[in-house]
Amino acid sequence: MAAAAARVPPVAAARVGLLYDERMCAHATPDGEEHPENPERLRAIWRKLNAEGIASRCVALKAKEAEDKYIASVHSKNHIKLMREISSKKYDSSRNKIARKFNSIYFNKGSSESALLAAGSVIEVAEKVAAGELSSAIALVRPPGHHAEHDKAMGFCLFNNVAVAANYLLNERPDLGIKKILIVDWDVHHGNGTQKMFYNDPRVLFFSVHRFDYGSFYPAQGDASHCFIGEEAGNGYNINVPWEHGRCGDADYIAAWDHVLLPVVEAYDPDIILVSAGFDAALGDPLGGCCITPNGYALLLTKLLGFAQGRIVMALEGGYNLRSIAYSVFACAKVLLGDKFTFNSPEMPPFESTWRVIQAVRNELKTCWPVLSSKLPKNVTLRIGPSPNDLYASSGCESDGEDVNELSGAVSSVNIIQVADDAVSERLSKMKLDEDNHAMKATSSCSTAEQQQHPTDSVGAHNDASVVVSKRISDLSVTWRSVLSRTYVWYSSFGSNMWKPRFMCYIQGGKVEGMSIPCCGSRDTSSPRGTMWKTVPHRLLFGRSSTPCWGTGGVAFLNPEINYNEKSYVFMYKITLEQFNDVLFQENRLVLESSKDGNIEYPDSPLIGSSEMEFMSTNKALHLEPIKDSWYSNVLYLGKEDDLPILSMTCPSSDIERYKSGELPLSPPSKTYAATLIKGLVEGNQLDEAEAASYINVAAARGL
Ligand code: X5A
Ligand code: ZN
Repeated sequence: MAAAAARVPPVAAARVGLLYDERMCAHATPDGEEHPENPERLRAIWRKLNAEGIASRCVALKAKEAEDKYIASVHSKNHIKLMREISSKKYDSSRNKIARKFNSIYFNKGSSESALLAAGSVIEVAEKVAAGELSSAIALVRPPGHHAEHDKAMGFCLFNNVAVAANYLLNERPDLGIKKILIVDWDVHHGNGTQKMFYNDPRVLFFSVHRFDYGSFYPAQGDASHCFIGEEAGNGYNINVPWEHGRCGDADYIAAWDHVLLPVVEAYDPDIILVSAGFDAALGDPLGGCCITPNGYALLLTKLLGFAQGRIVMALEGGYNLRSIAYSVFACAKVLLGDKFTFNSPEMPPFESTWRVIQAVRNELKTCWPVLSSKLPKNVTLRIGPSPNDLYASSGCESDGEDVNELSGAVSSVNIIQVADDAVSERLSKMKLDEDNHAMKATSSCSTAEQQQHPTDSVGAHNDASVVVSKRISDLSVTWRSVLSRTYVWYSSFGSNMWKPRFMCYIQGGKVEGMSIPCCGSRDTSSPRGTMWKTVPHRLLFGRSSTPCWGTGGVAFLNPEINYNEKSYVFMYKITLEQFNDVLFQENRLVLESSKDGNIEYPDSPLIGSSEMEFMSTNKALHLEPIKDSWYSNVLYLGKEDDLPILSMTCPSSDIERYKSGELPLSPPSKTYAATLIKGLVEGNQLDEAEAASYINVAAARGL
């Protein structure tokens, strides 16, 4: 059924290029240390393709070094020079040290050549496919490319191979008539480098589906969120599908294809498709924790073959389980060669979170791509999300000890399950209400602030044909919430929360200007009972170097230590202790996808309960042991206001020591983050614009 739904691929006489070159195995760790991105990856794939008689059915291609002038369309002169020379004698003594300056990078004597060959190989095959010499092609290259940015190597990537090839076609070969390129990045990681490269460019439609895990999955930059849709002329030409967790498999990816990618591609009508083909979302991958089967990849690819006249170039990116990648590439090669596939019914429907993500992506892009504004089709079978325990534990699914035959025989989940989209955007609650019988609000997703009131009598009204998306509180938390909802405190904010609309995201959910990622909000969404400004004798500082929500730049902390020479502004909100805990959860990323129904789930117990309050009134601060490694794990007790305790949340004193020693970076705030603080101070009538800016600049510039 699904095969019939896919467009008919060109079957006859497919000329499929297959590029393999042992020279790209030269890049390896300098002293033979184990590393997932190792030369055996290419060899494992190559062996499999030969053993299965695939290689002989393809057009064999050899690697070619990319010329600097082509790489220069993507990378800085400096970066090209460094990558070219890093393997030379000159760097023998400094090579490892330079590698350490990058994130997740190693170099050896073979790195330069491999990197040049990888980029050149993708150019080579892309040119041949664009020219019609080949119908499609697979470039087995390494090092991979999609994390590499203009001026830096990162995430095992030295040059951005796919971006270089795309620019080559667009800028160097007008004769080939390639005016619109679709890049599909199905590597489990976000293709940050590629996104940046074409962010303003409508000639390249960049689509990346990746684990996001609320901003914590590598590369853990907020720009992997679905809110990043491109800018200027490129507005709408950047599409991110950010999974909330691992374990996504065939059904989830197929759903993203059917309900996001394919409708847009149909409208875009690309001239060629470049696939950033990482196989680290494959079943069994040690890094990805997702579950795409070889058949799943085959179907994803089959569905793409219906576009761009089947002109598809696959370039290897990640993928770290040798068997998984070998079987997956094998399946893809068969598709390109036109071999028949039978796609079986799914074992598993998509996760509920998958529909939530897909709906959020569609909403974000619907003005650019009207085809996404229609309602998703009705009816559903749904799959529950992983439990919070699983989310905390290792990211793998059934990974290790996977049987080879199981991989090859695995069926894909292609009975396309459809979903009631009102169900995604509305809410039929089966939430438990607490004993106060609060009418609780439910959100369609984290990404929207629009909320709907549900009267208590809707409890139990649950319809199987709907996706249940809500904030869920567990039975366990009913009691503490009920108790703490009667206690008021002053939450005293000194960072972006000084701007009330931003703080309200922590209460009501959603996001405001400047934020990349929406908040889930608190269980109790009532507005603060009061607000007031104050100054406190604590040093304001800007630490850490980037956040998922605000991007590059530091965020505000208060030095927990009292210093009467300091005067920092705080804006205080009178909220319940229950709400304070929910804000604390969100600041420390403890709000999770639920085990049972894909809902938003809060921790079962408060971080600050009555005994903690008591402790703090004597000790003035409490470093929260259960979340000691989180950024805002330290709750300060700053005194009282109209007899209610004033609480704030900041870093532990031990972090201050690490900032002093340089172990943690002090770093000025990003423009948008600073602008938010300034708005807070200005709209709160504390300072004028210039004074506010200088207050922040001074705090950011002073050493500790
Ligand atoms: C290409 C690729 C992953 C980097 C992970 C670093 N890179 N922890 O899959
Ligand atoms: Zn990857």
